[in-house]
Amino acid sequence: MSHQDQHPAPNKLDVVVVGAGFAGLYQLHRLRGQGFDVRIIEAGDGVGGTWYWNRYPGARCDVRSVDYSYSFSPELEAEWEWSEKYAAQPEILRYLEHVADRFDLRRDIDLGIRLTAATFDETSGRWMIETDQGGRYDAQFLIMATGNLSSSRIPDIPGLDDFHGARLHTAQWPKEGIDLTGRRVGVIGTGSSGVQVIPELAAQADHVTVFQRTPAFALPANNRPLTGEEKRQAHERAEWRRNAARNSSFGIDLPAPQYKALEVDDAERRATYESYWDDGAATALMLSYRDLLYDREANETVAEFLRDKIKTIVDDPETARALTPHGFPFGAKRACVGTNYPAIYNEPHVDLVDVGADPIDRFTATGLRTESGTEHPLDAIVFATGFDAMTGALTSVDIRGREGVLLRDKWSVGPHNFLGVSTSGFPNMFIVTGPGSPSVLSNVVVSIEQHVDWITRCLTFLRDHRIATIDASAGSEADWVRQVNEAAARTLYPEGNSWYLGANVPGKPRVFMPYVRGLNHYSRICDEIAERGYDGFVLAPRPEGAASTKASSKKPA
Ligand code: N01
Repeated sequence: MSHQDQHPAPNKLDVVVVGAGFAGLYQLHRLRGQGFDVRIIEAGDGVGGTWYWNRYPGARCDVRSVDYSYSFSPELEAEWEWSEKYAAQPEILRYLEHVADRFDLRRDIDLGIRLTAATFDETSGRWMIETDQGGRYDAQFLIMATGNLSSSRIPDIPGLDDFHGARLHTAQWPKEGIDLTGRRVGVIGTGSSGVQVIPELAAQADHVTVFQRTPAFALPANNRPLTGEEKRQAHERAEWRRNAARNSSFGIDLPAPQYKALEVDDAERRATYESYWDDGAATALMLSYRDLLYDREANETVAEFLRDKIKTIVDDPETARALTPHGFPFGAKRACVGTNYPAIYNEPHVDLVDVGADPIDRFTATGLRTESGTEHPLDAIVFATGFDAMTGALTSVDIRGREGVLLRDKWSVGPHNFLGVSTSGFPNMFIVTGPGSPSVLSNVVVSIEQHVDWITRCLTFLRDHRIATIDASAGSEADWVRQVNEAAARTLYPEGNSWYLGANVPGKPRVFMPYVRGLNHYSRICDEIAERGYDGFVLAPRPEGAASTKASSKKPA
């Protein structure tokens, strides 16, 4: 083999996009439409991102399917029909596969390839990108469409390697599935994934032991097939609904709340809460009154409503008490939506172990032991323990910006960014729905479309104005971080030990990462910055005679 074969020339492109989920697929489609030469690299063997990996039984969206889907193509909207109110993982994955085929995206996606390093080269103003398969790419722009909940976490519990049983993580569920019939299954974690998977595991397993550290606020999904009339209306009103979503704070066409919870009487409040409970609509419940996310006393009214529900559902008072969340406001940790939860604890073969009171000590060969010395025999353990959220996918690879600075080092004090789409010192790199943007506090598909449209407009501007590099200025970044922090501090969000804050990862800096002032407000800021010629960014022109992007010589499709 020649030296050249061992180090084949890098694939030279205008743009490399990392990730083929909702964000990456749409980004490829938009940039290709503008004539850019783009490739996606994707670690999975298929497209779908989050919906490719999270195949655990019960995985389902809790935003209505007709809203949790792309709005950019009226034709796509017209031809796709959702079967249920909240779509399950297989249906969402089929949808994304359909999108990849319909827009002929697959020919520009390299599957089964994981990004390992990306280095900005000051001289060329381009990114040098390396992967675990040895392939290299050389691109003017790097777009991280890696998702906020993609870097899954298994906590460091002593003895895990001693455990002889099966080990599963909800976000790494085997593609071929796993039959847990007749087995004793343990589940660690009662966030959104735990709440969804536990009743499904109980339907198969001989015995389920749930290890709960913090009880969650959970609503019933009350999922059901969509009626013919609902499907017809979803199509007929699509344009109106989508516009309303884009102009809303959460990316869903909810009516803006008129009143504060403390302004109305108990009966009215209760009726409001009951209607959202019956609808399985956690976000709508959180937004039902103007003060629920701002005033602890107001929040207690909804928290108490949800606590009372547990007592009416769970037969054993001791179990009901252990399942009741206390000490943080409703909404400060993401509200869960599930089916048959917490009713599943009425089943004799489902046990709850309160590891808040009696912490996990270690795994043994045959199960899990808590600090009191109690042994829990298990044949399989399911980690529903979540993610190194928002930053994990970005800091786990070697991304080096100007002067060789590693992103992971820069962000060791918190994810400093400008608009949640860029970070100073990393020119020509964009993050889709990164920390500092509304992202996870919104219907994320709407946020993704907004970011991808903004990035596409930006890259087109740079090409048309012969700009070689764009970089957030240190001053605009500092100002944005201040605004994001100040806005969060006015809410109750920072009062929960949530992954929004990085509190679930030992050693992670505690910074409230999402932008809380709403998607509508945020989109306006982004648009104004673009209209002012990317105010807050430093733009460097291409030297005379320097090679242009391939795109500049192409006609947009
Ligand atoms: O993860 P989580 P997730 N010992 O971080 C516990 C989206 N999503 O995968 O709260 C014992 O929420 C941890 O306990 P504590 C959604 O945005 C959406 O469930 O840290 N327990 C917690 O109970 C969601 O918010 C859907 O005390 C440990 C759990 O593990 C996000 O993904 C479905 C532990 C982790 O909960 C993440 O949800 C699924 C330890 N050492 C996911 N370490 C929808 O329905 C962690 N835990 C749309």
